Amino acid sequence: MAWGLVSMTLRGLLSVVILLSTATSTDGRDVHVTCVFSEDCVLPCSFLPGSEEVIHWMKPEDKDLTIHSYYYSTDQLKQQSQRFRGRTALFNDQIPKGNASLLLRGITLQDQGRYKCYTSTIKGNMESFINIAVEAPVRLVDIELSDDIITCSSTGIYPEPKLTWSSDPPSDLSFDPGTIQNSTSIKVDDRGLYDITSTKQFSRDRTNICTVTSGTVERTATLKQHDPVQGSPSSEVSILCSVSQSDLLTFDLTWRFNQIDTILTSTYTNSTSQMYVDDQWKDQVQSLSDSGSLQLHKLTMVHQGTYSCELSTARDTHLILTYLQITPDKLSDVSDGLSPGSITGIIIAAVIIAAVICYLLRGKL
Ligand SMILES: *[C@@H]1O[C@H](CO)[C@@H](O)[C@H](O)[C@H]1NC(C)=O
Ligand SMILES: *[C@@H]1O[C@H](CO)[C@@H](O)[C@H](O)[C@H]1NC(C)=O
Ligand SMILES: CC(=O)N[C@H]1CO[C@H](CO)[C@@H](O)[C@@H]1O
Repeated sequence: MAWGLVSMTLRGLLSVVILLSTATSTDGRDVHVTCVFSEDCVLPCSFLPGSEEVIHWMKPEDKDLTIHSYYYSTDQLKQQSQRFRGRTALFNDQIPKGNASLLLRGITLQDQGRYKCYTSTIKGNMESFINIAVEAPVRLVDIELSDDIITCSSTGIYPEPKLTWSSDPPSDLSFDPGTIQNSTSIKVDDRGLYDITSTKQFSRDRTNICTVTSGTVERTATLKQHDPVQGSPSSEVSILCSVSQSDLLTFDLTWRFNQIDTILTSTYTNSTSQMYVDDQWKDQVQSLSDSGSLQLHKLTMVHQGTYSCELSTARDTHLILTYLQITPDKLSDVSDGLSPGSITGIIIAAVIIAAVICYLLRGKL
């Protein structure tokens, strides 16, 4: 016991001496790390390998709050702050190699800030600082059209996002009624993340583009409307889904009816695709072309409506709307074999007979 105390005191003195002699061990520059919200993050820290390692991870901004400690060759978590309980780990097999990096799980916005990594071995001690920024990148931008108003939205973003509207071909903003009537609103959810939504008058004659930007990440959603397509119960109809990106390898394609009912979904990976057709549409869907166009047949009046093709990649979402008008088939089999042609024939014959009668009657008078 007494010897242990003396040895620890000696070691303490020794480390003070070493601390004085290795004043250059802190290089004074913070390491910057960007962590992704809700994911795991590694806070890097390295030291000169040596035995009797002591590692302390702290948050100097919060009165040197203890995040994780390690000495006597094991984790020492009695002093650990509640906020970090169960969320931290060192790479124990790496410690002898001078790696004191800390794994922090389930990153939250409160984890932002400056961290201190203190290490000590028989060779000396070191301090380094790591600055953590947290990002919740824009993942998905949603776009929809209702009553000529386009709504563009995205949720769970950090830092605060920006949303801009544009069009292709570009329009003169001061004359485009769409950009005059825009409105954007931002909300903060209970995790501190931003939800953004914006509405704009639909520009019918061009591609409407919504771009959401946060930090270094930018995602877009586009919406355009094709000319209406005519169909009939006896014909086959092809609805195009042309997106001017031929280099796409991996994307998801979804066809919907009236923007709500899913007709089919298809996932393309390295030019092999997997398609799922909804049961309700099995009779109507004839095929899906390589370019994503939808071939339909056996249509009835209930299939009249708006067909939307949504093509999404990791970066962008493209929505193309096409209105399909169903016209009943020509009256070629009207009930009693009276085709429009035979009706015309009867009328012509009646007119001729009437004319002949008139002529005869006039001759008599
Ligand atoms: C420390 O170990 C972890 C886990 O193996 C690794 O990700 C990290 O790059 C290492 N850091 C250094 C500085 O070697
Ligand atoms: C797709 O191709 C890339 C390389 O071209 C390959 O690394 C990847 O494993 C492929 N993915 C699938 C699902 O085949
Ligand atoms: C006229 C108008 O309200 N314009 C607004 C459109 O939205 C942007 C933000 O996306 C605002 O900066 C404009 O003032």
